[in-house]
Formats: sequence, C-alpha cells, structure tokens
Amino acid sequence: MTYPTFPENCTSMLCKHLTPELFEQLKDKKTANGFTLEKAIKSGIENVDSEIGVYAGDEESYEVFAELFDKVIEEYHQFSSTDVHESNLKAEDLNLRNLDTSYILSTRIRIGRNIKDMPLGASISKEQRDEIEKDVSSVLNGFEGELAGAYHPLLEMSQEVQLQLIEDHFLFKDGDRFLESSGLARHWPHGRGIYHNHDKTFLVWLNEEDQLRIISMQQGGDVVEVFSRLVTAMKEIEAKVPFAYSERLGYISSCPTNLGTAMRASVHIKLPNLANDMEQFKAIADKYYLQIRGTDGEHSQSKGGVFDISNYRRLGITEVEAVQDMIDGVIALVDAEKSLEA
Ligand code: ADP
Ligand code: CIR
Repeated sequence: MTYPTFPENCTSMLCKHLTPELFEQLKDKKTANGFTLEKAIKSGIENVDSEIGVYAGDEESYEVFAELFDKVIEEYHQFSSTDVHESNLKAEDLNLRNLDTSYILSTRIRIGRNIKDMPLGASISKEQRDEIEKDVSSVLNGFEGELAGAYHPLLEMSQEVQLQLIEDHFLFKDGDRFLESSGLARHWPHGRGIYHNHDKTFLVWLNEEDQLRIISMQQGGDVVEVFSRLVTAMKEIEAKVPFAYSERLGYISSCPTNLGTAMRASVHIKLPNLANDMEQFKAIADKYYLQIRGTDGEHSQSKGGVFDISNYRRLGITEVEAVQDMIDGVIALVDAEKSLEA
C-alpha cells in the first residue's frame, strides 16, 4: 500500500494525523489477528467526509497503531497518553440543577461493549460473531422483571418490522457506508439483531459497530430513571458476559470515539429558534462538550427543529460526568432557546 492521497478539503482526524512519515512507520505492522493499518484506515479513505476515519480491529490495534490512535484519542476526548480512565455509576451523583424537561421529547443512554479476548467486528470471523449472538442472546432471553423481553435476529425480521424499528429510533440503520468500508458489516445481516423488553425501554443491539450496544431509553426527560435502568442492566449483563476492558482506555470499542465509558447520553430536544442560529448553537455545544446530531442519529439531518444532543467525550471522564456534560449543556441550550423566543 502507498500513502493515500486525501482531497484538499479533507477535515477528518485521519487525514490530519496520518502524515507520510507516520504512514511509513506503521504500514507494515500487524496485530496477532492480522489487522493492518490498511484495514484500520480503509473507511476514512473511502469516505473522505469522515469525521474520524479510523477503526480498530482488536484491542491490540490500539497498541500496535498507537501513534495514530493516540492522536485521535487525545484530540477527541482531550485525553493524554498518561491519563487513566475511571468509573462512577452512582445516579445520586448526577446534578439535575434547574433542568427544564419541557423541551425534551425523549432521553436515551447507550454504552458500547465488546467481548473479552475476541477480535472486534472489523476482524472477527463469521463463526465467532455467530457464537457471540448465540451466547449473549441466550443470557438476555433469561432476563426477568423490567428487563424481560425477547431477542429478534435481523435474519428472521420482516422488512416492514425492521423499517418501523429504525423509524421509531430503536434499531440501528441498514447499509451504513462507514461500517461497510471498515469491514464491520461483513456477512450482514447474519449475527445481527436486537433484544428489547416489552416497553422498549431496555434494548441491546448485537454485532453492529460494537458487539453489544446496551441502551436505556424512554419518552420525556427523566435522565435519572434512564441512567439507573442502564446501570442495572449493565451490571446484570456484566455478571454473565466478560467484556474487553483496558486500565488505560476503559471499555474497548471499534471506533476510538467510543472508548472509556463508551457512553452516549442524549436527548431528543426541540430547539427551532437555535436551529436558525447555528453559530450560537455550535458555540454552546463546543463550550459544553456536546455533539449535535440530526433526528435520526449520526450523519442525519434535523427534522422540524428536533436535534439529538449528547455528550461528546467518553474517555477520561466517568459515566456520571458524561451524563452531567449532557445535562449542563442542555440547560445552556434551553436558556438560549428561551432568550431567542422572547
Ligand atoms: P448511537 O447512539 O448508537 O451512537 P446513532 O446516532 O445512530 O447511534 O443513534 C441510534 C438511534 O438512536 C437513532 O435512531 C437515533 O435517532 C436514536 N436516538 C438517539 N438519541 C435518542 C433520544 N434521546 N431519543 C430517541 N431516540 C434517540
Ligand atoms: C466517521 O469517521 O465519521 C465515522 N467513522 C463515525 C465516527 C464517529 N462515530 C462513532 O461514534 N462511532
């Protein structure tokens, strides 16, 4: 492989940090699973509009290609190579302050998880992926009480049900070009599926970008209830399924943006006035470490002034701090929206 040519206007972290010198230094390296630099950067080369552009194929990728991943990690999470990751799951440490939930349509918190000693999705075999689906779905199918529900493999799902679940914001989308280029969508839809409880307030995606995405969500703005349910579910799953975790990087994920807590706490919130003042909107988002996504999630547009607002950083902060970033930022956004209304 030769050094890739990026277009003039490329802004991804890949094109920013992969200098010709670094490329030469890393291009012949390989992890024990055979994951290479070429594979790690394929998505960013094929999708030059990427924000990041790199994926790990296994936990070892973060060491073998550290000179590239650490730069992305440092820039994205404001996390330096000597920092260590810490956890706090105590809902009582969340400070709701004067959060006005009347602008919030729904609240969702998800975490990403991958199985200990397994390659990540970009380099896993079909057999290993199927084994994860079988083992994890059988653990989930045994859940009782509020978490009780059923696993629905994508292979057995009608197109109609699948589209409805996507439209209702419960299921991952189909045909994501970033995942396709990275190797994360190989053998799709085999091994993929969704578990959810009866109320669809607790959901688990299997074998999409990460092997598990554990999700708690509901209508309205009760962040504490959503967080508490997630923590309960996470502990129940963790008691039965061993996850990949590193002292330095926290929970291991396919995308370096998801390391650490692997947590994205978001609200769907209606901000029609701020939507007409994107400069102020973005300034508040940057100040409070927020990410602005569209109504249908990553790489989507806002519909009717509804935005998906979430914490941006996930590593080097605790779970409580990740959710607190979202709460503090939402308070500032609602204050600004009210000023524009007046
Ligand atoms: P992820 O959250 O796993 O990083 P996406 O950005 O693709 O991935 O979001 C997945 C789905 O979750 C999308 O349908 C998105 O609209 C939905 N979603 C995210 N936050 C909320 C929320 N607060 N309320 C309802 N749906 C949400
Ligand atoms: C990109 O680089 O734009 C995509 N690979 C998505 C990166 C960030 N998304 C995420 O949290 N996985």
